[in-house]
Amino acid sequence: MRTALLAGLVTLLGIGPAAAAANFPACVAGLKQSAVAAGVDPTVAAQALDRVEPDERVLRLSQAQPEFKIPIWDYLAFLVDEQRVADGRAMMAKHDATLRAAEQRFGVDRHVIAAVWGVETDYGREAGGNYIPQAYATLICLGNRRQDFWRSELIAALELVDRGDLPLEQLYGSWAGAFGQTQFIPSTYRRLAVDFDGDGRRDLVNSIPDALGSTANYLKRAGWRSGAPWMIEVKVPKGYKGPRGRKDRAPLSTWAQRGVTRADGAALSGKGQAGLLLPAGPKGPGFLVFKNFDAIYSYNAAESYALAISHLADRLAGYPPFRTPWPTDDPGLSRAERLELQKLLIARGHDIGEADGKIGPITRAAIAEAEKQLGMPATGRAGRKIYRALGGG
Ligand SMILES: [Ca+2]
Repeated sequence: MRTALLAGLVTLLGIGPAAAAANFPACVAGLKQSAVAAGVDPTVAAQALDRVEPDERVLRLSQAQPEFKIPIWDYLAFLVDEQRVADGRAMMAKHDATLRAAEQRFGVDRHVIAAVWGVETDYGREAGGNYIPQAYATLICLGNRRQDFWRSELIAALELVDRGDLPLEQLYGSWAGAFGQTQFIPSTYRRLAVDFDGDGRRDLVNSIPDALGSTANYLKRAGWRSGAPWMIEVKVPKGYKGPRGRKDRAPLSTWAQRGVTRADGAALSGKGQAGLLLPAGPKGPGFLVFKNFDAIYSYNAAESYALAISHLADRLAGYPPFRTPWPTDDPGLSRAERLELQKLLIARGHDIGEADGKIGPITRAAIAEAEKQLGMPATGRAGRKIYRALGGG
């Protein structure tokens, strides 16, 4: 097992088997020493790292290039589908007291807190299955970039265990070590997590109040302005060529002078400076985004991500889907539709393993094959056209 794993790693890395096999245990031993030197209890360091092995999957994920650029409408279609809106409204009702308390204490809108939770882990359902000390040991000892960053994150993770925030066996998360209900990396956890249920520990894995309070604290520290908007859907004049971009901010009165109108028909007025996002060009929906959008953006440094959180927050607050459709004749699919598309492919004899709703290279290859069989252009994309053509919906 271990030999096969190493052989795989060696292929992946293009290095000699002897080097990989010999260096990993020594490198891990060095990590243990660094952790202890940084003040981590030797027992905790040993328990965390004594049995870690090279994790091929983590290495592959860390080196994966986004070979397939996801259109913005696909990204939004699965992150803000009706199921996530319905689940979010139910979770908001269930945790109403906690969310209102977090809103009160940190001044951050509770719908945004819930939206982060929904997008990051589907409200706690998908928090990631990688053992974090092993993931970091792999990235540090066998990867080829950001070693110092991973090392400090590993030490931060062990410090959380050392100070009793949570036990070692709870350190499971994404390949990059983001973990808990709202996916903090260890250094962020150490810096910004709060004990919001008052039991003396900051447990973002098992305590929903701790996780939601910590997310509110994060957004507050990222510059959230209480009571201010985050995003407004707008329309731009036909052929608009004016300023755009998150950082090219202007007062709403200036945007009104440029011919920008609210998509819901209300007057464009109010305080604050906003930038204009046109993620699919001037023919698609437009968005004026405020300082609070930047606070959301800082959670994951991608405008599409901040757009998804912002829109989900609006949907949780009872607002409708975008008024302007995406400029495509082949819109994206919800998670339920992606799952059904996979089942339809399986039913037609495509060997894609078990349907899990996740569209990876194998599913995309099968989609391209099905498209060819049906005389459609082979895009390999899980869109509405192929879904309908195979009998979906
Ligand atoms: Ca707690």
